Amino acid sequence: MTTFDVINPATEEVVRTVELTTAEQADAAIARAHAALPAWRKVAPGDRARLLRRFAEAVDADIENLARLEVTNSGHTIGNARWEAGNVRDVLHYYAAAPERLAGKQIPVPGGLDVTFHEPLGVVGVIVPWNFPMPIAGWGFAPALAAGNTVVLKPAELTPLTALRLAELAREAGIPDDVFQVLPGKGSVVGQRFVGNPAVRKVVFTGSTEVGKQIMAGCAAQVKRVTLELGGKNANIVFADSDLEQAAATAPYGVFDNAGQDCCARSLILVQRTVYDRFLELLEPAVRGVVVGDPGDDATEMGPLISAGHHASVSSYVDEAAVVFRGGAPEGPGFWFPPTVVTPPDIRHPLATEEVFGPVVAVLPFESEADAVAMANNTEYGLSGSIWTRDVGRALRVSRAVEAGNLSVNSHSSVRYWTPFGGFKQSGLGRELGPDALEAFTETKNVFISV
Ligand code: TAP
Repeated sequence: MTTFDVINPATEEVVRTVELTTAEQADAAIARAHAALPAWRKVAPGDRARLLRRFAEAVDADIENLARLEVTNSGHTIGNARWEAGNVRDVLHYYAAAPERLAGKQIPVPGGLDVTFHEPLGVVGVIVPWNFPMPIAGWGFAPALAAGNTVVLKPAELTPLTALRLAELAREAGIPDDVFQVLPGKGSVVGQRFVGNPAVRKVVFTGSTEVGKQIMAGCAAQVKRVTLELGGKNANIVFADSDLEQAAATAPYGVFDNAGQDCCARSLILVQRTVYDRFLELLEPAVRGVVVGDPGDDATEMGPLISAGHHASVSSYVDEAAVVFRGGAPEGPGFWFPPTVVTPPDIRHPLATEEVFGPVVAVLPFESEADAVAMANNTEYGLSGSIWTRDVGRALRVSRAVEAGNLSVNSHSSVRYWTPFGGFKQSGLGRELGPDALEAFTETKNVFISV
């Protein structure tokens, strides 16, 4: 039996030892999920909806426990972790409305009656990264189950605890065991079985662009459906006509939330040259004021990085000469990294184009609206971004010109479960959340009846 020690990133202590799923066990779980499909499909739409609502209620009753587990396993602040558990509940409630509303169409054709059906795909494999273990799991399993699929879910090796708890809550709510299974294990073992085993009809993958490309290539061999949510290098564009105080006060929360380990982190701040110096003056106290420390404390705003390896990766990006100012962070133990502001020499520098995935933000000046758009688009990613301006026309022009899937004006909000979420370019393929996700978990079938 192979096991994995789950580490608390704030203390470096072992929290729990988890048994890792082998390739054979993964294939057996996939076979059970496949065998469970006919019975799950036969559950009447209203009953499937009620099961999902019961699952949502079980999550709701367990929010504090789930949140504390995430604090210990992932180092998320308790405030964020409560929001994350609440998001799973909300997403389950949202998709619980779907089974009774997945209506097809009746299309006028000559010679008969033509109708469409939204059929489930079959077994769906969901592969989750370590940075948001709960919400990203829910965005996969909730619409997949609602649409009549069965689900096998692999949490990241580093962060399996909340996913394992969610599987218990699903069981308590009455979701049959084989309909939703959580398989902790390695991506190269369990994740690869999701890609390679033909009984899995779709893979939903969130993680790095590098691994996403391998998954897409692997799925291509079987024309397996795939949704990819990958990395991001997201610009926060601040125009001179914006509410500069508000833009500077909120900028740290647009990037340092979850210690910057967020694919939507606004880790490139572009500021119009005429207000650039003033913006940095306002940004400095905001960055120094970020409360970094014990993630279990309600007052804490930023916790540690996930692991020693990731700490080394973030550190490798930061050229000390480019640091203009930074906030504080505890000494070890724990994988602490202070909120850090850098000014790279130009927009081609890796700090301006690559996803650091830590609490490091690059700030650069721009001259005109066209410059700002060109700089924001100077990356292979296209996930998210913010635009700060009081000019509605400019807000719309820039929103349309920036090549990214999720933009916000005078805000850093990227995720609302009612609306589609996903990336342009190498940030991904397909959309999660909102009504769009349901389509991604069904096949459209057309039936013609000659009359
Ligand atoms: P990855 O290394 O890509 O891992 C993501 C998941 O894929 C993990 O569960 C991992 O398992 C598994 N995996 C690794 N290699 C695999 C393979 N060959 N076949 C199948 N599965 C495999 O990313 P990460 O380091 O966990 O997460 C950070 C990255 O995710 C960042 O780039 C970030 O931007 C991106 N991300 C994107 C989004 C969205 S929504 N676009 C959201 C969150 C994160 P192990 O546990 O064994 O590594």
